Amino acid sequence: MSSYCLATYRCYDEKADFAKKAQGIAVGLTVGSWTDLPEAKKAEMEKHLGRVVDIRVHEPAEGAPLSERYADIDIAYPDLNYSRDIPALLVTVFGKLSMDGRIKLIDLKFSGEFLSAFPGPKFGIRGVRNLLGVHDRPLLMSIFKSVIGHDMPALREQFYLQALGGVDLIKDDEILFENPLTPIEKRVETCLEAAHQAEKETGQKLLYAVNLTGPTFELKNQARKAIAAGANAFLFNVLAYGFDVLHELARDPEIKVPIMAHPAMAGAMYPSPYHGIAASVLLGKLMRIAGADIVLFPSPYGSVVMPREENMAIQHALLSGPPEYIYAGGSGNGSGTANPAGTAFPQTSFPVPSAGIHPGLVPLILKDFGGEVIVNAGGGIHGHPMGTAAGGHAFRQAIDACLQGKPLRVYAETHPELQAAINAWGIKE
Ligand code: 1AE
Repeated sequence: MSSYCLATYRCYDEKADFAKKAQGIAVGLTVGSWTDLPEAKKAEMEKHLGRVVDIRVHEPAEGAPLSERYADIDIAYPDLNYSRDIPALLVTVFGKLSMDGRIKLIDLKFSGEFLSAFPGPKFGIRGVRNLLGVHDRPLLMSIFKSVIGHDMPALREQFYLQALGGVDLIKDDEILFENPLTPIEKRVETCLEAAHQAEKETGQKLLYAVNLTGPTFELKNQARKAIAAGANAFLFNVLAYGFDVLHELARDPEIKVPIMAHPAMAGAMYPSPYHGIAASVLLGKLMRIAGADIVLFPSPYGSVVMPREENMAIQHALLSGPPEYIYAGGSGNGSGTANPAGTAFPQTSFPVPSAGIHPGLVPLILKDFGGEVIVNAGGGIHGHPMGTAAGGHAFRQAIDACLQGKPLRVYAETHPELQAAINAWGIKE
């Protein structure tokens, strides 16, 4: 028998017979109809039939509205039904179904066979750290801000000041697209030249994630041009293009730089408890298997807020091992873990909780994410009262304080940049 991928849905319904509902999904999304088929046809179609694996019904607590009645339903889909790409799997497990009442895709597990088509991140956490030569602390990233309409000298100045602040990575703003004032090759050349100038003062290497934009079929050309100009990382608005585009870029041997996934558009897909795709699947599992080396998402601490459990679930998806990913059900090759790249399993992706981050939030970030995290800020760096470079220093000082087990307030007594940041934004511990 073939191997299977497993989809888990949370389905809300006041009075449904969930067993019947689950069976309807399993059949409807695979062979279409079952009971009406003649016996000979049934035998032929059996191998394509989805299977209900488990149903966990949650009746509302006493006094709670009936509308809160739901079931978590696991359905296994035969690999035989879809090609080895994310669009085919997503359309199978949550295509039409995503529009059919209060139902959310809350987890996906893949067969070893399906996963074998996904080499995953080329660099991952280890590779990004190797490029930077930093292995003993969380990384720090700064975001270009207010750069639309600016010319190259203005961009260079902003880049240089960010680099002087001791950041490890600088990313384009996701809304900076191809434009005549600062086209991608020029941005790369100019900004990396500024990075080298700053490196002479800071002694620090730096990755610049330039925004890879434009029509889908032009992206590889754009990427090649940027790499020829020296690009050492890309930012990519994955959800606007689709996971398969990320997958294509990540598996292209010529694109030999890390890819950073921006979560733009994700808010249209994950926040509702009743609809869409759980953040851990959307910004966790699918980003990782599609090949994102670094993944941004809203944090529980800053200006665009995501609940902490969802943040932790994304982190888990980006860092966890085969048991979280591989469904070994069925009697086929469900437990295989090899993939064609020769890696045992897709590398981990760097988690980047983002939006509205300032130095006073660093203790919380490190408490939740530990050392394998990129602390990322735009406004929290450029808005520093002593300027952009001081903004970077304040973050580095906050990270150092945490690594030394010192309270920020105490560390700030001898570190004026951190003190100024705390005066401006406070501390959350
Ligand atoms: C969740 C994405 C955050 C992001 O891309 C961004 O630009 C944040 O900027 P700040 O740190 O909120 O200014």
